[in-house]
Amino acid sequence: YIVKDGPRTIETVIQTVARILSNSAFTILVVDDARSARSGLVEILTRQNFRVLEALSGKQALEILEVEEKIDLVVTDYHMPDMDGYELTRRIRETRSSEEMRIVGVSSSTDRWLSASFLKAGACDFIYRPFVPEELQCRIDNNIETLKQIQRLRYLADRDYLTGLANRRCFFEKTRQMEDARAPDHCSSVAILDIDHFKKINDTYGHEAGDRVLKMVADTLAETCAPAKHFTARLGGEEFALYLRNTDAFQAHSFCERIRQQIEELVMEVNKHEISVTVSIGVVETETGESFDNNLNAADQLLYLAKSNGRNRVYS
Ligand code: GH3
Ligand code: MG
Ligand code: MG
Ligand code: MG
Repeated sequence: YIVKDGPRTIETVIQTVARILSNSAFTILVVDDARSARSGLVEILTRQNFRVLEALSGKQALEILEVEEKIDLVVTDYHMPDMDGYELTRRIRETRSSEEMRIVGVSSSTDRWLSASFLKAGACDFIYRPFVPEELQCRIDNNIETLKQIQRLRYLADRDYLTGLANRRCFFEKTRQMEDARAPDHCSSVAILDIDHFKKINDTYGHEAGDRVLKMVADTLAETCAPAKHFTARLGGEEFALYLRNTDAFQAHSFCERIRQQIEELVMEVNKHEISVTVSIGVVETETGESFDNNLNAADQLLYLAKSNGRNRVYS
């Protein structure tokens, strides 16, 4: 299998960023006890292509927020019988920050202090009724734009720019979370992979060819690791890591052995030369009760052994 063109991973990054930027990816919850006011808001927001949900009270809004994970913005009325919009805002902010959820208050009250109260309780914006639809649209757009920027920055902060894989920081953050969440009767494994004699590729064919080899190896890892189950990252240089969920030592070894073979079979054309690389891999089943760093160190020591015993092999 000959890789001639650029990698797939960078395209995936661009597609993901584009998806983050589209309105239909955002869900807005409209909370208002008055039916006509509520449907007016829903109509405007639906026209902007958002996914819109409705709640008839603050209590119902909190129930929906419990079960619906992905709500990005709440538009709430102030005067409602069981719980007012101010109290709803306060309650939402106990668990969700403005970085993950925006809140916009709306009211036909003539109390000029209401806007400040809402903002102090954690709302991001407030609109007095009556308003022209464009004002609501602009304010919603501004809030969604802020969320898009946060999501885009967060996504890019987690990425390795060259390969499109997760970066070192993201790997440690995510794997620690996954290890913390792991039930004691479930196993997991961790592997470190290092390209053999990679310096020689750079020295012989140039740094750009080296970069393409890194992308090719990254693509192979991304294709092999089912995203819902396994997790892969570039730790730095020509070193990669794999976190394998529900995978014991035996399964992890054969998984890594398959990756080793796949990479060995890759051929990349550079200036009429055909380049191939091999990798060495150290892999361990994570030990419950042991820190993740220690588990990773154990994999690193096995990698070192794989290198000193001839490279192009998996040690477990
Ligand atoms: P070993 O088999 O023992 O791992 O030998 P090696 O040559 O692969 O390892 P070494 O650590 O000596 O060299 C790694 C090289 O990787 C050195 C460095 O210039 C190169 N490198 C690190 N990051 C990048 C990168 O982003 N692009 C390219 N092209 N080269 C990189
Ligand atoms: Mg009302
Ligand atoms: Mg190396
Ligand atoms: Mg190395």
